[in-house]
Amino acid sequence: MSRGDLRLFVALDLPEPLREALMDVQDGLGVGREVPEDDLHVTLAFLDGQNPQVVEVLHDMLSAIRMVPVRLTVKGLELFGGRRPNLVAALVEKVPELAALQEKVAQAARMAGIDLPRRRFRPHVTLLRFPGALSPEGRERIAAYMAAHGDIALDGSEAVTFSLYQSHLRAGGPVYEALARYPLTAAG
Ligand code: 2AM
Repeated sequence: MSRGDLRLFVALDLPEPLREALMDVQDGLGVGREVPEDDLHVTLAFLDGQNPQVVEVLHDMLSAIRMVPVRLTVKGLELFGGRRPNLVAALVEKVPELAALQEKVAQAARMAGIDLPRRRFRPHVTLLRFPGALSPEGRERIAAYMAAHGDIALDGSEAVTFSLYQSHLRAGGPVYEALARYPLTAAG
């Protein structure tokens, strides 16, 4: 990423009831750096550092997307990062509407000239991050919580918007700025 580049990503915005339920999970885990309630999201495309000139074209492409709202259902929690866990995420069911939206967003990014690597889409909401190594007590606490609630199921409400975000990296954690928001409207 060169100087002047913007760190961008496109994400699905979470409906209020789901955000609240996920905040309860964060409270229960009680370890690491919590993602603030307003920042909870499902990443659809991580675009990394982009020249600011790309933003306008990308915005036009994203504005042209016509897709239906996405029902968000959480099925389980997962510790990401293998032997060095770096975050806890809630896994989101990959329903056809969500898979289709993710493909459209990736296509829009490529049409805007962004070289987006092809990666399997595993929809999730990051709840907590562990910027440093986890303490043994932290590990134990997470293990106990996962044993009791790792199979959590939250039957969701509908996501009705997705957004283009700029991520500002700060010492206390990233700060997300919504550059534009796009509606998902019912068909017909
Ligand atoms: P996450 O979805 O697993 O939390 C903004 O930084 C968003 O883009 C975050 O939600 C983050 O992951 C995702 N992200 C950050 N760096 C990434 C990378 N190198 N590859 C893929 N996604 C990334």
